[in-house]
Amino acid sequence: MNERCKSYGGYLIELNDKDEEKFMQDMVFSANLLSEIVYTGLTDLGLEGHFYHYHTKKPIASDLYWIERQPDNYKGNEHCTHVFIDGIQTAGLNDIDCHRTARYMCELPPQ
Ligand SMILES: [Ca+2]
Ligand SMILES: [Ca+2]
Repeated sequence: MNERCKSYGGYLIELNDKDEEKFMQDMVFSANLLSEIVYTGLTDLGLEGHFYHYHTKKPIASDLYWIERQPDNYKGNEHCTHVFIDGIQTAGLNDIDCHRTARYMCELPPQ
């Protein structure tokens, strides 16, 4: 995923704060992708439970919102994240396995 983003001059999206998380949720919503998985650049590959941004390695911002009971590292195999929206009101991050055939969002550096 990140390699594909690099080919566009970017990287997997980094949710630096709650506003950016909301921005991504709105993009997913307006693109009508509620039923699809859209990966973010947050991962805990390397150290279970310690989420960081794949590109800059910065740790996850404290104000990002996880949906209820997440991250749960289901089956010990969830080290990537996506935006979960239930279509009504609940939206937040969920950890998920890294090997889905799914969408992902890239971010370009400021010009
Ligand atoms: Ca994990
Ligand atoms: Ca999960």
